[in-house]
Amino acid sequence: MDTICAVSTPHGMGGIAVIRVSGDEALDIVQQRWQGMSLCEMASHTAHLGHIIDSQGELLDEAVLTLFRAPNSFTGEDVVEISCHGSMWIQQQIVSTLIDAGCRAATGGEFTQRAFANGKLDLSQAEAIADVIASQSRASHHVAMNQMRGAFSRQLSSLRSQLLQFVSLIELELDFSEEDVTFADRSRLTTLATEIKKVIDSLAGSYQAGNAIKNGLPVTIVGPTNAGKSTLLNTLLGDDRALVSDIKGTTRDVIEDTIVMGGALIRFIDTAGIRESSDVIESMGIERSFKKMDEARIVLWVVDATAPIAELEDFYKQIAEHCQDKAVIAVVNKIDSGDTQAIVKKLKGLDIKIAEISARKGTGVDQLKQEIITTAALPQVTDENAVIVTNARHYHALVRASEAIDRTLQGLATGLSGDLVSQDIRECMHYLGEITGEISTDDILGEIFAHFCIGK
Ligand SMILES: Nc1nc2c(ncn2[C@@H]2O[C@H](COP(=O)(O)OP(=O)(O)OP(=O)(O)O)[C@@H](O)[C@H]2O)c(=O)[nH]1
Ligand SMILES: [Mg+2]
Repeated sequence: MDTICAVSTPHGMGGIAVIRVSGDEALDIVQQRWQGMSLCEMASHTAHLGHIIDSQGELLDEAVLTLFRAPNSFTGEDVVEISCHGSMWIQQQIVSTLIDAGCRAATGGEFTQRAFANGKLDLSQAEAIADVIASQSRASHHVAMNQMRGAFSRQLSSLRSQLLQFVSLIELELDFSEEDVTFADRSRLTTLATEIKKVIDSLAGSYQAGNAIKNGLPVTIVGPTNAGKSTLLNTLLGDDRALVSDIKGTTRDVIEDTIVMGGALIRFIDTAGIRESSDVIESMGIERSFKKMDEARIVLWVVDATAPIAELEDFYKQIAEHCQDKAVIAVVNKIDSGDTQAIVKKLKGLDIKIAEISARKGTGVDQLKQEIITTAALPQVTDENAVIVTNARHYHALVRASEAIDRTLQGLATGLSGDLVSQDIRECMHYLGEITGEISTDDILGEIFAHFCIGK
């Protein structure tokens, strides 16, 4: 393996920057540009102050070297980290002088890819590193951290080893096919497969929540024009994100942004007001409102307390049609200038949660936020061992694994021959192995690591 180097801190100027060098020649190459204690005398995991020079012997910077000897490093190879001053010029000069001395510039994610290749972490852990770096809330940080530390991998490897035992017994029978023996007690196998299916399904089932934790739980704000949806979005975000006016049909396209509430990331989506419209553009916007309503986990139906009550029930029919599997909160807005009593009474008859607010003045908005957090009911991720799937690739592999275990169960129930049952079990193992990278192709690896930045 050639020796690679890259700046691992963000692009730009900072107090310090870290340049990472990894590979068989890391010590030799850095030594050529180093004035200070000889690298071969340094113990692993120690830091040393010295000078970095260029090929002409000119001083580039005073820097600290940290040495990690193979295999006890992030990549599993010899690694030298150079902490230099954060000037862009210094960073570039050091990288270029290292390349001059025999390094190659690392490609995106190459350090992590080497760590994976050297068995320092599996694929799902490598992906979790990207998630840890990108995490925006306590919950997403916690889930990613758990995955990086291997909670998900351990669960998958336990499933795989149970399946392996299972399949070995069945395949043993095949070796003795002449003698018509059964080593594998079918009813025990059925119990085991049922257990395994339960675990796989519960992992797959955690994806909806996991996705919400990672990308923000979608909360769509809908209602008739001028109800105050955009005003509410701005108040919730604490930012003038959307245009507000007393002209009906101000918002024509979807506007969304995320904030962290109660430790979770919430994605608020403001939509075009729903009304009969002959305007083509506005109608397209309204179509999107319905689409976003379908995608939401929680729908905030904004009701204008100053508008005629007669329209309420008709509007609710449209909401109900699109929101069968989601939570709806009726948000009665403009309580500062309208009478809400009759409206609230009417809404109570519809059996939905009700919040009374003034989006403009902020009255009742804290209670509404609380209601959203409670309604979201995101799983408590403070549990050290909670495994929540947040990655679409993992989710799809789990769904396939579940289908394969379903076929296994059917096969067992119908007395299918051992070789066919074992094929389904092997397929299930294959999909689980895809998640951790035990089964992988260069295409999959390339696709995954291409999303990493250089230096990771
Ligand atoms: N009195 C009062 N007026 C409000 C309140 N919230 C919004 N408004 C006013 O209602 C009008 C419409 O507000 P918007 O937020 O643009 O309403 P919208 O629902 O986004 O409207 P469209 O985008 O046209 O569908 C504006 O004049 C707001 O100032 C409130 O709590 N009280
Ligand atoms: Mg609006």
